[in-house]
Amino acid sequence: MQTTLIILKPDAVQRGLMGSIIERFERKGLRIIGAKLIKVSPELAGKHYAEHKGKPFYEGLVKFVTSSPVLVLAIRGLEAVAVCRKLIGATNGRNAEPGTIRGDFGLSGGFNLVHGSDSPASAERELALWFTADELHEDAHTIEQWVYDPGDLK
Ligand code: IDP
Ligand code: MG
Repeated sequence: MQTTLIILKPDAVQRGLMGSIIERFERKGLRIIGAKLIKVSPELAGKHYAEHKGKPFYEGLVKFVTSSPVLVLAIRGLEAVAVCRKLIGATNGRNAEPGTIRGDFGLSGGFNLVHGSDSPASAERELALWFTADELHEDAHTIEQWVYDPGDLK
């Protein structure tokens, strides 16, 4: 089991797409084990996007994610990091496949609705930035037995 960090960015919140996007993850069988709507500080945005510092889009990216509240989610499931990246789709909505979140809801490279951790190591680092341990509810529901093969859960 993995937990990954998903952020519904300001465009998703402002466009009223939170429900539609959350539904994509829930109907897949993934569990939301942490959630909060917050206005992001420039400090936190800088830590979160540290790998992009110096890139041409960095300043605009920090301005964007701090401009209006975001919905931060911790999502758990088998191979949740890779599964969520697939559900999200390619970075630019114009290239993202139909059926993915970005492919279905967006047309932009920057205003692309969702962040998802890109590796288990990134997920661990990012979850620690955005959530405290007591904000994550790993055992809150018991759907796994209906979602995965019994052998997957051993
Ligand atoms: P990802 O979100 O698909 O992992 P990254 O390359 O990690 O994409 O970039 C982080 C975020 O920075 C993107 O989600 C997007 O909001 C923004 N971004 C990336 N590349 C561009 C660009 O070329 N123009 C504008 N914004 C960009
Ligand atoms: Mg990335």
